[in-house]
Amino acid sequence: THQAKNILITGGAGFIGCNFVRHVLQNDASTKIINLDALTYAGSLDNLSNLPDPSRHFFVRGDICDRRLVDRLLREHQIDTVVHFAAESHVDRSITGPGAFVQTNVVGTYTLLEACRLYWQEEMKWNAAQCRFHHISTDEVYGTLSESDPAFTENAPYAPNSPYSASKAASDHLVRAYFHTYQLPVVTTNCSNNFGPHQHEEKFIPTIIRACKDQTPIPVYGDGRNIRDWLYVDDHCAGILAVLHGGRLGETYNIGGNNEQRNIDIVKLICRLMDRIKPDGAPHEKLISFVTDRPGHDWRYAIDASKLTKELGWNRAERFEEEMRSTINWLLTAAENAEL
Ligand code: NAD
Ligand code: TDX
Repeated sequence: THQAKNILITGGAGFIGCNFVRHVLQNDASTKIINLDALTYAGSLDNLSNLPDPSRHFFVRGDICDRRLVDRLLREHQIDTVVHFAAESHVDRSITGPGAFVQTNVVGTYTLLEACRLYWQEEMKWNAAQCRFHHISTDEVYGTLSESDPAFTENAPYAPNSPYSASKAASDHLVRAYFHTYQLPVVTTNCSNNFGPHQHEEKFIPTIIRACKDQTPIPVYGDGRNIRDWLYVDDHCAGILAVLHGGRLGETYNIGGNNEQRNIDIVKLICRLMDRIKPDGAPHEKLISFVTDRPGHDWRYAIDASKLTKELGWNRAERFEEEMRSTINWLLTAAENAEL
């Protein structure tokens, strides 16, 4: 098994990254974290307040495409492990402005891989148990499913449909190539849709909760029948840590919620929970507003995570409604604090 000493987490001021920083501080007693994040519109230091054991966490503001900076951080902190979250992550933005996605997701991943290859190979004379590059990816690289298709396994062919998923697919391929060509010790995880504390307000679930809070229309793309597989961010973090410790090099592992939901049913669930919090006034479902569909909108994602379960014993906690309630509570509290 792999035990990280000095870990470089990229994108650790974003949604999943900041949850993973907490997860490592809580679960890996001796690991030191260097958190490299450019603080784009999507990242915030607020996401890193009140960390458990903050003395093991060092934040560096910078770009993963900055090779000199990455080289310096690897050497200065003797990084043996990289967990790479940093990315442009929002599908809608990739449709209006794909350039940043190619830059960060493709060139940025290449920059990290190349820096690790040279540093680990030349200076650490890598051995697989000592070094690890863990690449965080998405189920969207596999494309879209119809209602009757089986869920994506790790063997599903790549068929990305948006500039976002195409840029993530390109980065996955580079990671794969660095394993086969240079034997860089890599693992990749492909996860389904996450939700939970610290998610950026542009994403679907925060958008619904905000609209309910502000009594503004809830924008539902198309007919609302598209399906996503939702996983609570803590369960994703536990899956990443399991693969980081015990995953086989060069392998990819799917992480998923086994929790397929139509978008409209997510909206109805949140409306029902909001009705309970604010019982006065009209039911929140009255706010539902069907709007123009996303161009190229993938119909359905579903993830088969049985490889991870079989090999490493990972399972998600099956508490969807409870997780949704704590997500709502977190967002409402964060909004209240912002107004103070
Ligand atoms: P996010 O947009 O919330 O956070 C991304 C972070 O990366 C931000 O803090 C941002 O400042 C930083 N960043 C962006 N460009 C950078 C650059 N050039 N250099 C350094 N830092 C940069 O994203 P997220 O939802 O937390 O996703 C994290 C990772 O997980 C991504 O790789 C994404 O593709 C993947 N993923 C996300 C989901 C999901 O549902 N959110 C699901 C599966 C996989
Ligand atoms: O306002 C909205 N209305 C709406 O109907 C928004 C923002 C979204 N949607 C729909 C589109 C999708 O079918 O909701 C679904 C979820 O949308 P997003 O939250 O934008 O997520 P998605 O496009 O599925 O991608 C997410 O999961 C995979 C993350 O943003 C990616 O980073 C991750 O890789």
